[in-house]
Amino acid sequence: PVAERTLVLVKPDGVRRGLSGEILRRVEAKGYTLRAVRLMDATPELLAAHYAEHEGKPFYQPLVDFMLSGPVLAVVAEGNNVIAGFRSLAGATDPTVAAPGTIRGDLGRDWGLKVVQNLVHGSDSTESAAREIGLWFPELV
Ligand code: YYY
Ligand code: MG
Repeated sequence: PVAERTLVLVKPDGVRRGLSGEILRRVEAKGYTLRAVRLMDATPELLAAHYAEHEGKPFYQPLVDFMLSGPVLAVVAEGNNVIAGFRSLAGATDPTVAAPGTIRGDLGRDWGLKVVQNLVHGSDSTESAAREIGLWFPELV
């Protein structure tokens, strides 16, 4: 077994809607360990680095503006295969098609906006996880 770490973000819609506890509850109930948790305001610079892969896409600026619309709960979760495991807990990007039982499927909505407000972010690979943890929790690296 290889214990991994992933970066989870409860996005501003999740914090605003009072779902931070419910989301952390699901992560812990699955058996993952919370290694770091911090409520913080993102900055344009941090988000430009975090979402660099999406620069130039039509949803990029709405995404950055949304992520600046309120505090974000940044979390480092640890456990065997937590990177894939949290993506599985989160569900598909689009809340309309995310399976019931997942965070996005149970709690996410289609608000009809230019950006999908889908409550959470989770790193998608070991490389992304290392990079993103370094961005959001520089003191842990
Ligand atoms: O990893 P994940 O969050 O599921 O999706 P990404 O493809 O990395 O996109 C990041 C973020 O951008 C997504 O969570 C919502 C938003 N977004 C969007 O608003 N519209 C799209 N067509 C694709 C992504
Ligand atoms: Mg992604």
